[in-house]
Amino acid sequence: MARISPEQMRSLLKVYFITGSTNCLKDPIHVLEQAIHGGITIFQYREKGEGCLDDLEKMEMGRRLHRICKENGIPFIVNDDIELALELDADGVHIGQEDEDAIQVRKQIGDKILGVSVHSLEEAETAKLAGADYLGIGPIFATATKKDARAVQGTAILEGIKDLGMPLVGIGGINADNAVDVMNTGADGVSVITAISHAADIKEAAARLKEKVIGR
Ligand code: 3NM
Repeated sequence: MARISPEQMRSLLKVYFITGSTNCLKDPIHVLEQAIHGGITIFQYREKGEGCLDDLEKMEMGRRLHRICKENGIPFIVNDDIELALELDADGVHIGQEDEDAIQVRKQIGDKILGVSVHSLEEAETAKLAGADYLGIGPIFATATKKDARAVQGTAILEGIKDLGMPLVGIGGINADNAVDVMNTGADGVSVITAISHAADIKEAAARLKEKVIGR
C-alpha cells in the first residue's frame, strides 16, 4: 500500500468525525452508524477524558467501531495509541504535540495515514518534514471538549499554514453555523466532536454539517 496522495487526503477530510465513549450521550456504536448515514467522510477513535475505557475495553470498542467503518468504506484513524492502531490494522493514526514524536510514529506505521495536531506555523512545518499526511489545526473556536486545549486561535491561524500546501482540517468548537468560515479560510474540512456526538439527531447533524462544507 502506498502513502495516500494529498488530493485523496483532502477529499477524505471534509467531514471528519471524532469520538470516544466519554463524548457520546448514546452508545458510540449507534452514534458512529448514524454519523456515517449522515455522510461523514473519515472517523477518528479518540478515547480520552474522565471515565474513558482502558485496555481490553478500549480495544474491544475500537474493534467494533473499526468494523463499522470498514463495512461502510470510511477510513478509521486511532488517536494517539499506536499500539492499538497497529493491532486493529487501522487506516491511520492521529497524534498531538504531547504524544510520540511524529518521525518515530511514521517509522512505526509505514504508509498508514498520519495526522498531527499543530497550533502554529512552526509546529506545522515540523510535522510536514516528519511525514504527516494532514494537519489538524486548533482550537479555531472555544471548545469544552478538550480540557487542556490551547488559547482560541480563530480562523486566522489557517491562513498562514495553508501556504505550506498540506491537507488541513480545522478543529475546536466547529458546528454547522461556523463551518463555512473555516472552509472559506482555506481548510479542506472540519473536524468535530460535540457538533455530531451531542446532537439529538446524529444523522441529521452530520448531514447538515456536510451540506455546509460541500455545498458552499
Ligand atoms: N483538539 P469539539 S480542540 C480534540 O485544538 C481537540 O487541537 C483540539 O471538540 C486542538 O468539536 C479538540 O467538541 C476538541 O469542540 C474538539
